[in-house]
Amino acid sequence: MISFRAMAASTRVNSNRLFARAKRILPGGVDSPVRAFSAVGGTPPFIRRARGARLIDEDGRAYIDYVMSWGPLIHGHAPAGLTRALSEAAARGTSFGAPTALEVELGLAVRRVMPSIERVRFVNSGTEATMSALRLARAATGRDRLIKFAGCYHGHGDAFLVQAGSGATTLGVPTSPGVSRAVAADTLVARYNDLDSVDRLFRKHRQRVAALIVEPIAGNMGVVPPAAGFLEGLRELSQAHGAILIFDEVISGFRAGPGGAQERLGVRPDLTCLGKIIGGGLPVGAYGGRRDLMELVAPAGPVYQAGTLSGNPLAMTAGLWALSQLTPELYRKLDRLGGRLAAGLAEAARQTGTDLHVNAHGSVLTPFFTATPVRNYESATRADTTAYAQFFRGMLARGIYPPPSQFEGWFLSGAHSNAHVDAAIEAAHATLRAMRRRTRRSTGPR
Ligand code: KE4
Repeated sequence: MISFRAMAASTRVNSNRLFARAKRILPGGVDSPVRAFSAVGGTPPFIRRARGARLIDEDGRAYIDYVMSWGPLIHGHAPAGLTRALSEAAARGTSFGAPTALEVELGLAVRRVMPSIERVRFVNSGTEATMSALRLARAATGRDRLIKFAGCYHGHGDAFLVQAGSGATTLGVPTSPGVSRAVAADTLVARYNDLDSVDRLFRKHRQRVAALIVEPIAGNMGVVPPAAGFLEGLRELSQAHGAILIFDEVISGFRAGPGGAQERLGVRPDLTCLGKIIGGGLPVGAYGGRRDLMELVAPAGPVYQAGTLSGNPLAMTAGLWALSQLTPELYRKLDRLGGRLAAGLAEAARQTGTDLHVNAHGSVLTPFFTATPVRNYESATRADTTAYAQFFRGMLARGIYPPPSQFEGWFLSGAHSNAHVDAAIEAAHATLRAMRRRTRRSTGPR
């Protein structure tokens, strides 16, 4: 009987050819490491087009998408209203390098749902947002040190590539070569959901900590929600030690609710970093927060930060459209679908005797191949990544496209339906059963 892996390889001729061609110009054949499938094996499907919840690859194979471009596509792929707005905007010009009304309107839209953001600056990625927020916090406090959490990922800025999650963990380089010792020395690492680890760092480094940055709902070690009181504790400790509290809401912003984690969980940061959904699928990042801090940013103040395509009119158009569609009905649907998928994956594991721990928060979740609860980076990295890779390949062969890494979130959108979720659950049952059979064959009769 042909294996799924062999079958998949045989029917992915164009992607195989394109991947070989891509490697002759792009490092690893991709423009972002996790896309290369190095953690799960096989050739990544090269995507030709997408609509709603579905991707179509260059070999004509269709997949139900649970990556959704790593979170931005909360309304699904190519919604008609968005593509219409973008084509009209493009006809008016793609970039001016000058102020536009669009960026003003998007800034005001952000403040309406996240009132902690009294002033905002648009940039082109989450990485730019966190790099700029850290520079601002250091300028405002005159201090150098940063506290982050093991397993959290804040983009590829040097200061953050210390015990970082997401692709850095996936590829086994949580602390990247090329980050200078001097920069790494200013980055202090605490344990997520462990306030004592934060208190110890503040006491040891006293008045030298400029900022504490946290994913209020962690997504880059896989999904790990904050324990009760954790975020409130970070707010108190930052206040007590004169440090700037930065919420990295690149994933949770507009995902956890219209006002992100800070609204849903009721903790007000000093600065917030945004990305993904705020660009509706186009490259947009943003940082913002307290007026007294943001007025330090050039040209209002001395903290320099700039960008050729910041506030790009097409990206602003996409962001305005995406935020205009964030209705209460959408979040009720997303929460329901997320709960359905999480429960379905857990049931499939129970019925097949698979060690699986599903962490979920609304419409983003991670099935961890481990029997123990996942509350932080240590417990997340105890998950069986070989089992996840086998699971991933079986799901992909059955037309489901999960993230190609154990340490990422599965994302739902308004374009997903019960039928899409039930198809993923059915594929999970079949995949876990096949994995079980293979395990029994390889270990033989007891
Ligand atoms: P970007 O520079 O990739 O736009 O954003 C960096 C970033 C910052 N903060 C958080 C919480 C993030 O999750 C990210 C980027 N997320 C990853 C996936 N977890 C992007 C996918 C990739 O690296 O290809």
